[in-house]
Amino acid sequence: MAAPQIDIYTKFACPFCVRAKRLLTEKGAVFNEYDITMGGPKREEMLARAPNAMTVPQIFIGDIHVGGSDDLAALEREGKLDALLAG
Ligand SMILES: N[C@@H](CCC(=O)N[C@@H](CS)C(=O)NCC(=O)O)C(=O)O
Repeated sequence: MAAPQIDIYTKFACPFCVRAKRLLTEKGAVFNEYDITMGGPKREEMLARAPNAMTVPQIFIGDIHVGGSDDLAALEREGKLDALLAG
């Protein structure tokens, strides 16, 4: 199966964003990063996909809204991330 599209919405100088991107990179995942520091249409898009999002990063793997960096790390701890990234 083809790898799912991965989208991550970030802000400048966000340590949680750095941590999430590091984990995805360690996993060999290719992802689209959208920096919403200045707001704009990508911020609106993020809020449309995750209406309750209060923080960045917000991570999407395919159609699944993973949540933030802690949520991504929890998936890895539980051994579920590889399967999700594989699609
Ligand atoms: N538990 C969240 C914490 C994320 C978090 O606190 N992010 C900070 C930036 S590093 C944030 O979004 N603060 C509010 C804001 O910038 O509007 C996660 O793991 O992603």
